[in-house]
Amino acid sequence: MSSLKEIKEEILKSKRIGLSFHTSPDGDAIGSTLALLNALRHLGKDSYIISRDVISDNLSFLSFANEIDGNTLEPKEGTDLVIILDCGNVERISADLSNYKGKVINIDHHISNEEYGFINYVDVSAAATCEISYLLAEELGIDFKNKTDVEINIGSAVYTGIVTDTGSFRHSNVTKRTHKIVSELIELGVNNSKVHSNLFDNKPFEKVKLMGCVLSNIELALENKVAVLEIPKGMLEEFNLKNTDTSDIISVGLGIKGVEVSMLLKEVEDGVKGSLRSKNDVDVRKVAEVYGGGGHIKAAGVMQKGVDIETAKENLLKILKEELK
Ligand SMILES: [Mn+2]
Repeated sequence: MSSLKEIKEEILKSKRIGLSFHTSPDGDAIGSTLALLNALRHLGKDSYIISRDVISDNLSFLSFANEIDGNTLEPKEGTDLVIILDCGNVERISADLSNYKGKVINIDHHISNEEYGFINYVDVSAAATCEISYLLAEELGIDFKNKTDVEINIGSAVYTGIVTDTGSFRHSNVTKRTHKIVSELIELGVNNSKVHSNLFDNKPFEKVKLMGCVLSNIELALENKVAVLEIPKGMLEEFNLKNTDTSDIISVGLGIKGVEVSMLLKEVEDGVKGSLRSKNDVDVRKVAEVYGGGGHIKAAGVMQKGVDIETAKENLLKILKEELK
C-alpha cells in the first residue's frame, strides 16, 4: 500500500483535481469525498466533483453537497489528477474516465479493490473510507484542534461515513481507531445527534409507506435463515421514489430472530440489483462474487443483468445454500 504522504505530494503538485466515488453513492462515498473536497478547497486547490449521481436528500446537509448534481460527468479541461474514493472497481466509478489521460489515485477500504489507480491506498482495516479521508486531511495539514467551520465541516462528513458504514457502530468492522477518530470529532464539536437526525429521521412519508409495502411481502428461505425482500419493477414509481436510496430496508430482515442473511432484490431496467447483509459468519461477498459483484464479508452487492427477480433470487439462494452448510 502507498502512503498518505505520497498522496499528499501528488495533490500538492497538481493543478486541477477532480473527485469521484462509486455509483449510487452511500454515506461513506459522499462523506469521504466531501471531507476531502473541503480540505482541498481550504488549501486553495482547484478541485471539484465528477458524478453522474445526484446527492440524496438525507446527505444534502453536508458542506458542498449541492455540487453533487449529476452535471459533471467527466474530468474538466486541465485536470491532472482524479481521486476516486470508496470504489473497488473501474466499472463502478460515477465518472466517465474513458477520455482522461491524467493520473488516478484510488482511496478505498474494499477487500475486492482492483487497484486501478496510479497510486492505490486500500486500507481494508478501515471501517469506512472516511477514516482514511480524516487521516489524509491531517496529513494535508488540517488541524482538527482549530475547531473552526472548516474542521467541523470536514469532521461532519467523516462522521457521516463512519456512522453509515458501521451501521451506527454495530458492525464488526469497528475498531479502536474508529472510536479514536470519532472521539476526536466529538472533541472538535461535530454534532453527532444532529448528523444522526439528518441521516435517519429524514425520510419522506412515501418512503415509510414503501417500506411497509416491501415488508408485507417479506419471505424466509433456507430453513428460515435467509430473509428475502423484493422491490419489483414499478414499485418505486408507484410511491414517487425513483431516485431514493432503499438500502436501509435490508437491515429489517437482519433483525429477525434466527436470520443469518438478509437479501434485498431490486428490479431495474436491465436486470436485478441484489444487496446482501450477513449477521454472523456467512461471507456474502463470496456469494456476490459468483455473479460478478463484490463488497465486504458482511455487506455485499451484485447486479444480475437480463434476468427477472425470481431467477435472480433463485441464483443467489443456490449459492447461499452452500455457504450456510
Ligand atoms: Mn465504504
